[in-house]
Amino acid sequence: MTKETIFTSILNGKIKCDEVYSDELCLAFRDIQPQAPTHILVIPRKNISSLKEAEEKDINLLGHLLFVGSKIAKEEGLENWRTVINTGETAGQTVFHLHIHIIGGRDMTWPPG
Ligand code: DGP
Repeated sequence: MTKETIFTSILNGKIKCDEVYSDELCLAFRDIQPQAPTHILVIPRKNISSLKEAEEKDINLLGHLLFVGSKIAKEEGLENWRTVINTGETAGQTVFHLHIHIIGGRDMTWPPG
């Protein structure tokens, strides 16, 4: 069974967030620990623990999240940004509700740490 996380509480309004976008499939809000001047999370309303648990029936939803992330990045005035999906603990995932990081507003290096 998929566990509830802090993002479930944000989705159902029990915990406040700095919302930047909302529609029937997803919610986007500013990260509480920003790693750059712009750091936004896009999360599906559907509770999927990580990209690992996404199924073929979620393909349109996954595309929607990426498209919304791009739309938000442009609305934030970003010309360049990084889209990150940490998948699993050792990859840096700390909240087990699938989310896309939109990070921008500063120069970045590659590879990431
Ligand atoms: P990840 O490490 O990829 O699982 O990213 C989780 C992000 O979620 C991390 O950058 C911090 C952010 N975060 C955790 N709790 C909250 C919260 O309550 N509110 C907001 N806005 N962001 C949160």
